[in-house]
Amino acid sequence: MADRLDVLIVGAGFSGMYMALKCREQGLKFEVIEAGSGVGGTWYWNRYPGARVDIQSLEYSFGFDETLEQEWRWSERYAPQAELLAYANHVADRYDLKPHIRFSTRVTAAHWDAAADGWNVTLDSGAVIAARFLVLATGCLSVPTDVTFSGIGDYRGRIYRTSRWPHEGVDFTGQRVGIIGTGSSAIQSIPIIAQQAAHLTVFQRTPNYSMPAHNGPIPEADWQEWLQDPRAYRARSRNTVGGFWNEAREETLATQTPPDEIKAELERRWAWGGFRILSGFADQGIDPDANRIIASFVAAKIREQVKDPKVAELLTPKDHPFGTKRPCVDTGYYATYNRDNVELIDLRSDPLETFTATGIRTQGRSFDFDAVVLATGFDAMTGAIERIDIRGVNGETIKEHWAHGPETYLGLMVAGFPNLFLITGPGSPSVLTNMIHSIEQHVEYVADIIASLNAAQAGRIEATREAEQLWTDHVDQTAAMTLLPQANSWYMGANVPGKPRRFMPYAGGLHTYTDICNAVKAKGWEGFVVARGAQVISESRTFTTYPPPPENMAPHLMELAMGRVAQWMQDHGRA
Ligand code: NA7
Repeated sequence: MADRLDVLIVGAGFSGMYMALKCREQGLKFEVIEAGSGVGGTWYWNRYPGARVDIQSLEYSFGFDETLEQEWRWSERYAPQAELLAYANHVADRYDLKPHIRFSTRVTAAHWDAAADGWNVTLDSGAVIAARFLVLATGCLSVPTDVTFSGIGDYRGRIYRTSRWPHEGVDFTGQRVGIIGTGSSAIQSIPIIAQQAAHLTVFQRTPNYSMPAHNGPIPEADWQEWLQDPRAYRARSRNTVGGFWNEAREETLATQTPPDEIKAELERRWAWGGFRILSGFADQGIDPDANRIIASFVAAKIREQVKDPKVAELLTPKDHPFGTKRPCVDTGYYATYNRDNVELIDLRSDPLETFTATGIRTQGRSFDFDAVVLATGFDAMTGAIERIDIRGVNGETIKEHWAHGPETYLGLMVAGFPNLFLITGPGSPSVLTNMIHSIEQHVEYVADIIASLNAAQAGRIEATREAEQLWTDHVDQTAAMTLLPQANSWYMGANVPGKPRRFMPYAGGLHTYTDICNAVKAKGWEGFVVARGAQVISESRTFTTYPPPPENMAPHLMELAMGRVAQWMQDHGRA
């Protein structure tokens, strides 16, 4: 075994790269292991046509280095995948990170070595690397679901997965193409594929809400505001629920606003584009009546864009409140259904039976395709972590520890798994936010923990089970206050058969979460045990840093939210 590392980082996406940089700053010995042949994580793998970020690029970019900020100029409000990948490579080259990254290599196992206060990490090459700290920067949406279809092995055409798109691209010109799925990946790629293909058939099981990006060059006024004071711009973004500026109106209630004012506000937000419509009214995420007002506005927008009323009806979501799945941000998605060469097949009324040698057969029809695209989603948040054989202090695996859904302390550590850090893990705001700002917060926090351990000459840190349970209850209860658990979403693990249902991200907001983390640190790492061998250096076993009650919340909303929490407590046998 080679010399022991201080830190082994798994993944060279934005999290892994920034973690590597923080390790270098501290003079630590580190290495990054990356399954892909290049950096970029999400933006390395998801190369499907039309792939682009759903947060504005001025905010979806690193803010830790002002020079980096100033030297990179985004071409569009929502950068396309190729530009995001170029940015990831720019970051890697600028900070000379690539020599520290072992590409095309997977971590298969990590076993805790109590005698050494560290991890023995096995690679797919069979090599074993010892490291004091293990950082899983493995991404929240990096492992495609194992979804398969009867007869798929017999199909003689080409099959493409949006999440594993060929690097050389695909030209569908003149082809008959089928696509399965209508999540964000499909909604971004369908308009582009439709322009190329002779014919495109979309197989939809469940419609999603999508808002127009109104993408284009970044308006000069936005650039000027940004250039004037990037620090203020960043601070404004980070101090929000979602880690991006969204003009949240925390006191205005849709249920108490006259219809014409609601319409004007929603029209303004729709015209602005993207996620802005998510935060027009304080009650839309909690009160079903308020939510219905926004949902019916979006439904009307779908009807406006799609000429055939039957198709518009099929494209309108009915099974989940607006915003309880991550809404999609599109360019021309709905209008694509007005094209003569595009057809929508509703799998609810005409279920997919099997692939055939030449295409797909549903209950009612047969389709011949030259190519089929699978845009069928990810085993989100836990998939990449559980696929590694990670064994902690008692030989228990993380998968076993998470048999009832993920349980973490702050989404950052797992009891019984010392010196193992999750970047944007389940139980942190992660996928409910602008990932880059969540990543920066997490990486800086982990770097702080490592520095403070080294200053104390400590060998390990571990979250206590008590703190983990209290935090996980808090995560569950925070979600329960809202409408979020009501959707069969990948946030809930509902898209993977057999996966435990639990709302995985922390819905309390990035600003609140950051305050909690800072208070945990100020209290001497509350909820953690810090030790060296058999000697305990500091110990604070519980978690008490709950956020203050929501300010200015309307009494009827508070009552609704608290009623749901009381129900959750009853259902889960909590006092
Ligand atoms: P999503 O949002 O999970 O979408 C996957 C889609 O695939 C969704 O429409 C699914 O329908 C559909 N699907 C999955 N399995 C099947 C089967 N067996 N048959 C038919 N249809 C199926 O993944 P995306 O990659 O689009 O987006 C993930 C996130 O990436 C997104 O939220 C953004 O944040 C970025 P279902 O809803 O399960 O009925």
